Amino acid sequence: MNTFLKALFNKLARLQGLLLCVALGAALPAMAQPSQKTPGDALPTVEVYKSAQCGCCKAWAAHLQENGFRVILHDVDDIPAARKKLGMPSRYGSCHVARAGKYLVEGHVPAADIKKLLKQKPKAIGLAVPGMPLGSPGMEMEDGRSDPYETLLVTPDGEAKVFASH
Ligand SMILES: [Cu+2]
Repeated sequence: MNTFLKALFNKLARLQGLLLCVALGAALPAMAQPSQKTPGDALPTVEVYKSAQCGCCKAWAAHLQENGFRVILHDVDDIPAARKKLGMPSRYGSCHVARAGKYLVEGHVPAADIKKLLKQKPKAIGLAVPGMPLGSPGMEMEDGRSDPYETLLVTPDGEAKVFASH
């Protein structure tokens, strides 16, 4: 091999190495992302207790999944009993009750509110959207109808204050 070809060959080899580095550099941050997350950033799995026939409960669970939560669905026959067992006061009742980490979530609570709760970590039983307000996540109407509603923060004494207005 003459010196010119040798130099060209070396140049190509370096270039190839460089390209590989660039490719790895691009791939690595994406691959490393999960481990870069601190445990505090990880969303808890949400366990949803609902009746087998409840369609809006499933739609709410899908809304959570779309927003990054892992969801486990439990079909139960007696929602009031499940609510009582978990510790959510019955007066905030809706169609389903869920556990998200150390908090309870009753009804069609927006995923963003749950994330806010998990970030703020207040001393509380959890969040509740009593009833089933039209237009809340999982209660979307075909005609786009939406009623105003509030997400309540249920405090340890069983009282509640407004956590978010929608
Ligand atoms: Cu519902």
